[in-house]
Amino acid sequence: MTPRVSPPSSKPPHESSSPALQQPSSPLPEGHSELLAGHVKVDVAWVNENINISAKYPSEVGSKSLNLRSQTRFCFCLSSKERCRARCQTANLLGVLLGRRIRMATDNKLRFVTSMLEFPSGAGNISALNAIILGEALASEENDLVFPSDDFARQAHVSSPQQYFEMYKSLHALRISTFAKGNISIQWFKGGLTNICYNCLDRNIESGNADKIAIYWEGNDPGLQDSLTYSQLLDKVCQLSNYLKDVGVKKGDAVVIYLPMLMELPIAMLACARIGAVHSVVFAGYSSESLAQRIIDCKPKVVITCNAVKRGAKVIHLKDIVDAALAESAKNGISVDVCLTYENQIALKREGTKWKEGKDVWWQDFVPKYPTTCEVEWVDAEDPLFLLYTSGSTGKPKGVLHTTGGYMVYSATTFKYAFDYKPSDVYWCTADCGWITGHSYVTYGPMLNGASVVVFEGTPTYPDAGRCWDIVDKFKVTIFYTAPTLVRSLMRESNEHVTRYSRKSLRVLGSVGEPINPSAWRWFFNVVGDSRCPISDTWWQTETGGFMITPLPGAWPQKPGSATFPFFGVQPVIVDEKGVEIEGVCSGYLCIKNSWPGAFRTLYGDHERYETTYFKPFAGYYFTGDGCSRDKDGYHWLTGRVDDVINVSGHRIGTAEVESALVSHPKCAEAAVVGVEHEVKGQGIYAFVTLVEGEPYSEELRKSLVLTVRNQIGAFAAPDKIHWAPGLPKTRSGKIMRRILRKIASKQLDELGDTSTLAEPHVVEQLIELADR
Ligand code: 6R9
Repeated sequence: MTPRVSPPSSKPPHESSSPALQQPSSPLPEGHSELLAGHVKVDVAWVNENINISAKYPSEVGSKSLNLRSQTRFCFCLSSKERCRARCQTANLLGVLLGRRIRMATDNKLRFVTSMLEFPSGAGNISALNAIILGEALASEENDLVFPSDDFARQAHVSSPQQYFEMYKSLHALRISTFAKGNISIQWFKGGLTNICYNCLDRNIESGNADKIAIYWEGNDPGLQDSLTYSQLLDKVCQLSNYLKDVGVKKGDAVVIYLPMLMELPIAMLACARIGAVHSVVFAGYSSESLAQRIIDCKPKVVITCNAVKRGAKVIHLKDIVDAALAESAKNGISVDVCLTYENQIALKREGTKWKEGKDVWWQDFVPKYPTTCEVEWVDAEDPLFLLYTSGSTGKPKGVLHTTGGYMVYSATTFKYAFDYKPSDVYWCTADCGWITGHSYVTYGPMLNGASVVVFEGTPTYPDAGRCWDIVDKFKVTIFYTAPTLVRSLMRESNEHVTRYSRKSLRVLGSVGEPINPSAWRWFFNVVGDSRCPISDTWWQTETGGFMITPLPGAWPQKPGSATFPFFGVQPVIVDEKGVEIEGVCSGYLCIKNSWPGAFRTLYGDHERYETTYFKPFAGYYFTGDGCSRDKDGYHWLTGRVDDVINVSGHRIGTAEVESALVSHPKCAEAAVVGVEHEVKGQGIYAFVTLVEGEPYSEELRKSLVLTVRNQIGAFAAPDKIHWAPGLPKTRSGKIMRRILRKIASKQLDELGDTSTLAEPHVVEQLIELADR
């Protein structure tokens, strides 16, 4: 399925995006005291358009702006009930809540269930008898409904669907922009001054958490560990900030970070943020070509890396990869002044590292000599915070740009609610900071909330499949957030790897990156979480900055495999091929109506591509690229990408990127890449390749093609299968029929459909014959 590109709209361009700031005319509704300023200690604000920010908070920069720096609190401002125009989609889906009874209104049918507080305790399956009070069951799959226990719900920030609904209804994200056709320009609190590093560190220290552990670090080898308190972390961040300033990095300059999961990675991100520099973290599994491409695009002043890293039993020489990337960038006219290199002694001593005097600098020789205090650079809420490249449907990666204020508020708020975060939690997210999950939910979201975060350098199956639970027990991890691919790979091993550890500290589990299949969900819930920990299956994207559709673990009865309902302020809609919203039970393209604070603001250097990719396919909406269905209870079920992007182990890889790597091989004439179902990785990469005339296909050539992709993109993008294709199925106009290739790849040969319109119909049979070569 490819979304239709809609014809030009006749709608006028959207109105000015500056927030309307007026005095609220009615008091905030009761029952939200927890959300009101003064009770939630993060010093940023997410406001309703009816609330006068400047009246509530003194401003240093003019009456229309908010000086976030001077605040000590986080404020959710809620509109009054009267003002709530109930424009949320979920109102229909969730129905009206009556006391402790929920009246579900779906498809004009009223169905009643008691609120979850009246259900028996325990998070096990609820029997049909209990679920049905009047009319039909809440869900046809009522046996699959999994409720949070009474104890969990009672202590949760949001403890019932009723409370969720009230909060959703009353909280309107500031209508900073509709996505009407025309220039898309999203702004949130422009003119407000803040700094995310200040909010992550200084503010937590000022509020008495100086000695709280910020990072527990676990190395690749068991037994290797370290930690930093908030004040120690601030010291290290300041030293690096001072160093960066000293070598000429200024506000707005880009810094590329190519580091594994050492503590130096979040330190480097925070140090950039402190001085207003824009970080671009490149996952340290990317090849030198991919790194060079990113360096050439954002032209950093400095590249920060380390000499080598151990992954499992292997040593990877990262500095060599950086050297090759810098040489390639120089050829393209982009030269980088400084390559700051952390000596990761465990993997490689400095003597074994190739060195270029002048450009190369050992972190340990310089950074610790700088002062441990560094003035914060106050930046505009709309100043860029970071760039993160992600795959799209062309060969060129997209530089997703996030700005400071909205992203900060959004990552902090979503973290708190979706994981039901409490100050006593120890939180571990297994993602690497090279991906968005590591930005929003290893570094910024947790630290804005003053959390203790586990940072793990190694791989979860080294030395054996019990490593995660060993770490959970060691640090008494309470919130564990990971990807379905890891869950599936651990599920294949004996449960004994899990059960030999206590895991009793765990209270919330999380999943991200791709749809989690119900059987993996159940294993995660029953075996890892001992049927006691709710799972937050968080749907979101690099572009969204934070969770968009996610369970709130104390509020929602869960359905294994469903990401449930939208986060506060998010308006998901499902549209058909023509871009028309579909109500009720349906399947279609997932879009978002109106902006939210964490939305990306542009694609770096290519605003036109931003508008074309995301806002043109369905006029008036942000198009996510995902398919989604909604069931009769309003639960959302993500069904995967509908564009040319493959999701391998939760990593987005454009088919075009892999194709262009393959055709760069001197013996490859043409390539067509499709995704196929993969038991562990979710999707695997299946490549059809046509060789240059006269070249024979051989095992050696197969290996060299795979190696080409590994070298050009990275090991994680290596094709699982190379299918020799003397010819490819094409339409008469020369378009490759991927639909047919997908069927051949997944061996659904009886579903090939009509192949008679192909330019050369016989190639299909030929391909089927060659499938096992
Ligand atoms: C955070 C992240 C985004 C794509 C997204 C979708 C898939 C992520 C998901 C999920 C189903 C979930 N995705 N979380 N699909 N359920 N809980 O992964 O960002 O790397 O940009 O990927 O991942 O297809 O469109 P990113």
